[in-house]
Amino acid sequence: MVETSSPVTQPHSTLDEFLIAERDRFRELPGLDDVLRAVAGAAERINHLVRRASLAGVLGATGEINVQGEVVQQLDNLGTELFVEALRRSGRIAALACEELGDVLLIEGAEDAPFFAVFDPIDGSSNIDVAVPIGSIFGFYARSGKVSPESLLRPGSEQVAAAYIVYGSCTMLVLATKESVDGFTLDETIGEFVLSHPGITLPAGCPYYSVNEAYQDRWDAGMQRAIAELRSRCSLRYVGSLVSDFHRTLLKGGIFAYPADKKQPQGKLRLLYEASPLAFIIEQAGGAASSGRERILAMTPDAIHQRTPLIIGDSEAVAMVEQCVAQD
Ligand code: P6P
Repeated sequence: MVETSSPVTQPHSTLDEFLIAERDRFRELPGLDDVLRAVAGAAERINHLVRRASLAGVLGATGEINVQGEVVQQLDNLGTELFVEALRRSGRIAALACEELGDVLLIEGAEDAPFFAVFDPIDGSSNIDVAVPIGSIFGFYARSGKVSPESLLRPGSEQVAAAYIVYGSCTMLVLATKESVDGFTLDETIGEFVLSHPGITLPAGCPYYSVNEAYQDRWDAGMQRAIAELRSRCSLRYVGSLVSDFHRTLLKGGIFAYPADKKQPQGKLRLLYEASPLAFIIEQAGGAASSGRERILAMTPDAIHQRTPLIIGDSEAVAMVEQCVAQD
């Protein structure tokens, strides 16, 4: 008689088994499961590269400057290539916007595919050379009408799903749909993401605040008051890698802020493929995300690389920041 409760015979569900078991939630979004499988497959390849970066000779910069005016790391290019190819091969993506690509990429022959993808393939790649966690961030929209570059300029509230991968002490994929937020840990012994954090909700309270305090003098007076309030009652944690700081906030509670400042009046982070996907995830988990003046998910980008200030995490803390900013 085979035991059915032992971890051997009843291991965690793999992502694939989860997608099959949760087929009802994808019934209205046929093909999204294929997109998620494609992203997970590319993430496993990127994880392999990240773990061996210095040995595989993929550390360091390429010498190129991207559309953002940032130095391109080798992993940026590899991540872009792997994710673009995986999304193309899924056959479910009509167009995509990517931090490393200047314009929207319309997928040839897939004009009628059901979804759009917006993503930052490797966020924080400058950290890879010093073994600091990095991440990939995705937002997914249902295609409506004839696809064009303007089709992707949608408010984050219209996303049907969002996800990120964090390549840290473990590699995790966190997936949010309108039903739940679920975390999958890469089990490298079987090469599968397995369900390790079912039904993630943002813990109450605000143990941590996460901001680059070096910019304090560059913030408006209202933001300085808000951060001073957080400083008085929270511990500071700042990795300097967005997905890592967000992942800690999601699992442990707290608030992350990348405010606008005198040098970066629109903030640094991008609305479409960084703030909006993370805002979708945090709101599904019970938190909030704001530019400081408006809800991130209500903001429609004017351009795919538009930047925004980002205040995200515990709803009460986010509201306090908004109140301070409003008093400016
Ligand atoms: P700063 C990494 O370069 C990044 O884009 C995010 O991952 C991170 O949150 C932010 O920049 C850190 O920026 O100005 O604090 O170094």
